Amino acid sequence: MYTLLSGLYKYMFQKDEYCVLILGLDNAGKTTFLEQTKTKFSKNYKGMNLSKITTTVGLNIGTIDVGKARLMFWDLGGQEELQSLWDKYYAESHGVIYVIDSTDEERLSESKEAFEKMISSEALEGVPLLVLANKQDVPNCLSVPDIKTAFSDCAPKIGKRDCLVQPCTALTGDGVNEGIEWMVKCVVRNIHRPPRQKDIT
Ligand code: G3D
Repeated sequence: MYTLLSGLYKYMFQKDEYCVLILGLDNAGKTTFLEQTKTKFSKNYKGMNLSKITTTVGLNIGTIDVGKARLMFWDLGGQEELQSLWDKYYAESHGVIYVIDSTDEERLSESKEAFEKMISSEALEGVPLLVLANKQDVPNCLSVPDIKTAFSDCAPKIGKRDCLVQPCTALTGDGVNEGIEWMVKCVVRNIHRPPRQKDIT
């Protein structure tokens, strides 16, 4: 009876856990996006004042529950010297959110370089990739088609993994729900896929 009840309890309440990295250059809006996500998806979370957030040095973490999925976010610092730490987290991650500052045309090629290096990692093969074209509230910012064009030669490296480029304003929350819901759908689907041939030893 106990086994039956505990099995039922687990079925009803236990969450499947997924680790999602939030990457991108410093100042792209990663921490603002994480705070906005926690505010939108956690009932009792009293968010920080988003306009007071300063750039990430080190690591911010956060957890949200969406249905039976628990997403654990690691928001990693984007400064050049911190980018070398990103790959230490790849093997553990089920999804990647890459944030681009759509107002910073000058650093777009730098962002693309970091992006390309990241997607070249074998440890991220098949891991869903949500690219956020952030700060869409700013007039004359780069649009999603502009960013897709600038990143178009990354397409072969992205390959067949799930990838969505989502317009977003982390500051107001526009595009946040759409991005998170897409990510949840992808990580849940991925975990139920049979393992890749090369993962079978
Ligand atoms: P990071 O964690 O990627 O380093 P932050 O970036 O979240 O610290 O954000 C860097 C700056 O961009 C912050 O401004 C923040 O308010 C701003 N920002 C983040 N998202 C948006 C957005 O959607 N729209 C606009 N207009 N600004 C955004 P400050 O002035 O504090 O540096």
